[in-house]
Amino acid sequence: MGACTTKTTAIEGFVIRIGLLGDSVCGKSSILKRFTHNNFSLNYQHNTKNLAGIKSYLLEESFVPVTVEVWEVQSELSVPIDIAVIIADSTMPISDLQDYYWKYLQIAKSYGWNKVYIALSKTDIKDIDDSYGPKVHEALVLNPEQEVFLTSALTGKGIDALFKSIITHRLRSR
Ligand SMILES: Nc1nc2c(ncn2[C@@H]2O[C@H](COP(=O)(O)OP(=O)(O)OP(=O)(O)O)[C@@H](O)[C@H]2O)c(=O)[nH]1
Ligand SMILES: [Mg+2]
Repeated sequence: MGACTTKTTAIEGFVIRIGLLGDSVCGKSSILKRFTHNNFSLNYQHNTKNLAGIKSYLLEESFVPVTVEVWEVQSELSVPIDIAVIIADSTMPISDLQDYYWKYLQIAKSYGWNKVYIALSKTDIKDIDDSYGPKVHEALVLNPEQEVFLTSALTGKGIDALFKSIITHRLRSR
Protein backbone atom coordinates (compact mmCIF):
# COMPACT_ATOMS: atom_id res chain seq x y z
CA MET A 1 0.00 0.00 0.00
CA GLY A 2 1.32 3.40 -0.93
CA ALA A 3 1.71 6.43 1.26
CA CYS A 4 -1.59 7.91 2.35
CA THR A 5 -2.78 11.28 3.54
CA THR A 6 -5.38 11.52 6.27
CA LYS A 7 -8.15 14.02 6.79
CA THR A 8 -10.49 14.37 9.71
CA THR A 9 -13.62 14.82 7.62
CA ALA A 10 -15.28 12.30 5.34
CA ILE A 11 -14.90 12.90 1.61
CA GLU A 12 -16.86 11.36 -1.21
CA GLY A 13 -15.73 8.00 -2.54
CA PHE A 14 -15.58 4.46 -1.27
CA VAL A 15 -16.67 3.88 2.34
CA ILE A 16 -15.50 0.96 4.47
CA ARG A 17 -17.28 0.40 7.77
CA ILE A 18 -15.44 -1.57 10.41
CA GLY A 19 -16.97 -2.72 13.72
CA LEU A 20 -14.80 -3.36 16.80
CA LEU A 21 -16.33 -6.03 19.02
CA GLY A 22 -15.21 -7.33 22.39
CA ASP A 23 -15.58 -7.34 26.17
CA SER A 24 -15.54 -4.21 28.25
CA VAL A 25 -11.96 -3.02 28.94
CA CYS A 26 -10.53 -5.08 26.06
CA GLY A 27 -9.28 -1.87 24.41
CA LYS A 28 -11.81 -0.96 21.68
CA SER A 29 -11.92 2.80 22.45
CA SER A 30 -8.15 2.93 22.71
CA ILE A 31 -7.70 1.35 19.28
CA LEU A 32 -10.31 3.73 17.86
CA LYS A 33 -8.54 6.72 19.45
CA ARG A 34 -5.11 5.63 18.23
CA PHE A 35 -6.50 5.12 14.74
CA THR A 36 -8.39 8.42 14.48
CA HIS A 37 -6.35 10.81 16.65
CA ASN A 38 -3.06 8.98 17.12
CA ASN A 39 -3.19 9.36 20.88
CA PHE A 40 -3.73 7.21 23.96
CA SER A 41 -4.90 7.56 27.55
CA LEU A 42 -4.60 5.15 30.46
CA ASN A 43 -7.78 6.60 31.96
CA TYR A 44 -10.64 4.19 31.50
CA GLN A 45 -14.18 5.27 30.78
CA HIS A 46 -16.77 2.67 29.81
CA ASN A 47 -18.79 3.46 26.69
CA THR A 48 -22.42 2.50 26.70
CA LYS A 49 -23.12 3.82 23.21
CA ASN A 50 -21.78 2.83 19.81
CA LEU A 51 -19.04 5.30 18.90
CA ALA A 52 -17.51 6.03 15.52
CA GLY A 53 -14.27 7.52 14.25
CA ILE A 54 -13.70 8.47 10.63
CA LYS A 55 -10.56 8.83 8.56
CA SER A 56 -10.26 9.44 4.83
CA TYR A 57 -7.39 8.17 2.72
CA LEU A 58 -6.16 8.95 -0.74
CA LEU A 59 -4.55 5.68 -1.75
CA GLU A 60 -2.42 5.32 -4.86
CA GLU A 61 -4.01 2.00 -5.82
CA SER A 62 -7.69 2.81 -5.28
CA PHE A 63 -8.07 5.87 -7.59
CA VAL A 64 -10.98 7.05 -5.41
CA PRO A 65 -10.86 8.49 -1.91
CA VAL A 66 -11.45 5.82 0.72
CA THR A 67 -13.29 6.73 3.89
CA VAL A 68 -12.82 4.35 6.79
CA GLU A 69 -15.49 4.49 9.45
CA VAL A 70 -14.56 2.55 12.58
CA TRP A 71 -17.30 1.76 15.09
CA GLU A 72 -16.85 0.72 18.69
CA VAL A 73 -19.78 -1.66 18.95
CA GLN A 74 -21.70 -1.90 22.22
CA SER A 75 -25.02 -3.05 20.75
CA GLU A 76 -26.53 -3.81 17.35
CA LEU A 77 -25.82 -1.00 14.88
CA SER A 78 -28.20 0.65 12.47
CA VAL A 79 -25.43 1.15 9.87
CA PRO A 80 -24.16 -1.75 7.73
CA ILE A 81 -20.75 -3.09 8.75
CA ASP A 82 -18.37 -4.50 6.12
CA ILE A 83 -15.83 -6.08 8.43
CA ALA A 84 -15.92 -6.90 12.13
CA VAL A 85 -12.78 -7.07 14.25
CA ILE A 86 -12.93 -9.08 17.46
CA ILE A 87 -10.63 -7.37 19.96
CA ALA A 88 -9.21 -9.73 22.59
CA ASP A 89 -7.00 -8.64 25.46
CA SER A 90 -3.64 -10.38 25.03
CA THR A 91 -3.22 -10.64 28.80
CA MET A 92 -5.99 -13.26 28.76
CA PRO A 93 -4.68 -16.85 28.84
CA ILE A 94 -4.64 -18.46 25.39
CA SER A 95 -6.80 -21.26 26.84
CA ASP A 96 -9.65 -18.72 27.37
CA LEU A 97 -9.28 -17.16 23.93
CA GLN A 98 -11.14 -19.86 22.03
CA ASP A 99 -14.40 -19.40 23.97
CA TYR A 100 -14.00 -15.63 23.76
CA TYR A 101 -13.48 -15.74 19.99
CA TRP A 102 -16.42 -18.09 19.43
CA LYS A 103 -18.70 -15.96 21.58
CA TYR A 104 -17.98 -12.84 19.53
CA LEU A 105 -18.03 -14.76 16.26
CA GLN A 106 -21.60 -15.79 17.09
CA ILE A 107 -22.50 -12.19 18.00
CA ALA A 108 -21.01 -10.95 14.70
CA LYS A 109 -22.99 -13.61 12.80
CA SER A 110 -26.19 -12.69 14.66
CA TYR A 111 -25.71 -9.13 13.34
CA GLY A 112 -25.22 -10.55 9.84
CA TRP A 113 -21.47 -9.75 9.78
CA ASN A 114 -19.67 -12.61 8.12
CA LYS A 115 -16.23 -11.13 7.49
CA VAL A 116 -14.48 -11.23 10.85
CA TYR A 117 -10.89 -10.44 11.84
CA ILE A 118 -9.17 -11.08 15.18
CA ALA A 119 -6.83 -8.60 16.85
CA LEU A 120 -5.06 -8.97 20.18
CA SER A 121 -4.77 -5.76 22.18
CA LYS A 122 -2.35 -4.48 24.88
CA THR A 123 0.61 -6.47 23.57
CA ASP A 124 2.95 -4.01 25.34
CA ILE A 125 1.94 -5.43 28.75
CA LYS A 126 2.97 -9.00 28.25
CA ASP A 127 6.21 -10.52 26.96
CA ILE A 128 5.19 -11.68 23.52
CA ASP A 129 7.61 -13.62 21.34
CA ASP A 130 7.36 -14.80 17.73
CA SER A 131 5.56 -17.99 18.76
CA TYR A 132 2.58 -16.14 20.27
CA GLY A 133 0.77 -15.31 16.99
CA PRO A 134 1.01 -18.87 15.64
CA LYS A 135 -0.13 -20.27 19.02
CA VAL A 136 -3.22 -18.06 18.93
CA HIS A 137 -3.82 -19.00 15.30
CA GLU A 138 -3.77 -22.67 16.25
CA ALA A 139 -5.92 -22.25 19.38
CA LEU A 140 -8.61 -20.43 17.39
CA VAL A 141 -8.47 -22.99 14.55
CA LEU A 142 -8.21 -20.19 11.99
CA ASN A 143 -7.89 -20.74 8.25
CA PRO A 144 -4.33 -20.41 6.92
CA GLU A 145 -5.17 -17.10 5.21
CA GLN A 146 -6.55 -15.58 8.41
CA GLU A 147 -4.07 -13.36 10.18
CA VAL A 148 -3.79 -12.71 13.93
CA PHE A 149 -3.11 -8.99 14.42
CA LEU A 150 -1.02 -8.09 17.45
CA THR A 151 -1.67 -4.51 18.54
CA SER A 152 -0.88 -2.01 21.24
CA ALA A 153 -2.86 1.22 21.37
CA LEU A 154 -0.33 2.49 23.92
CA THR A 155 2.66 2.23 21.58
CA GLY A 156 0.64 2.29 18.34
CA LYS A 157 2.22 -1.00 17.26
CA GLY A 158 0.17 -3.01 14.78
CA ILE A 159 -2.76 -0.56 14.59
CA ASP A 160 -1.98 0.82 11.11
CA ALA A 161 -1.12 -2.67 9.86
CA LEU A 162 -4.53 -3.94 11.01
CA PHE A 163 -6.53 -1.22 9.28
CA LYS A 164 -4.38 -1.16 6.16
CA SER A 165 -4.82 -4.92 5.77
CA ILE A 166 -8.60 -4.57 6.12
CA ILE A 167 -8.69 -1.73 3.57
CA THR A 168 -6.52 -3.64 1.10
CA HIS A 169 -8.66 -6.79 1.32
CA ARG A 170 -11.87 -4.83 1.04
CA LEU A 171 -10.67 -2.90 -2.01
CA ARG A 172 -9.57 -6.15 -3.69
CA SER A 173 -12.96 -7.77 -3.08
CA ARG A 174 -14.95 -4.86 -4.56
N1 LIG B 1 -1.01 -0.94 28.55
C1 LIG B 1 -2.04 -0.81 27.71
N2 LIG B 1 -3.25 -0.47 28.19
C2 LIG B 1 -4.26 -0.34 27.30
C3 LIG B 1 -4.09 -0.57 25.92
N3 LIG B 1 -5.28 -0.40 25.30
C4 LIG B 1 -6.14 -0.05 26.27
N4 LIG B 1 -5.54 -0.02 27.47
C5 LIG B 1 -6.17 0.36 28.75
O1 LIG B 1 -7.23 -0.54 29.03
C6 LIG B 1 -8.33 0.14 29.59
C7 LIG B 1 -9.58 -0.12 28.79
O2 LIG B 1 -9.40 0.37 27.47
P1 LIG B 1 -10.65 0.89 26.58
O3 LIG B 1 -10.08 1.16 25.25
O4 LIG B 1 -11.35 2.00 27.25
O5 LIG B 1 -11.57 -0.41 26.58
P2 LIG B 1 -12.98 -0.62 25.86
O6 LIG B 1 -12.94 -1.94 25.18
O7 LIG B 1 -13.32 0.55 25.01
O8 LIG B 1 -13.98 -0.71 27.09
P3 LIG B 1 -15.57 -0.39 27.12
O9 LIG B 1 -15.83 0.99 26.60
O10 LIG B 1 -15.95 -0.53 28.57
O11 LIG B 1 -16.26 -1.45 26.28
C8 LIG B 1 -7.94 1.64 29.66
O12 LIG B 1 -7.46 1.94 30.95
C9 LIG B 1 -6.82 1.73 28.62
O13 LIG B 1 -5.91 2.78 28.92
C10 LIG B 1 -2.78 -0.92 25.45
O14 LIG B 1 -2.52 -1.12 24.25
N5 LIG B 1 -1.80 -1.03 26.39
MG1 LIG C 1 -14.87 1.96 25.12
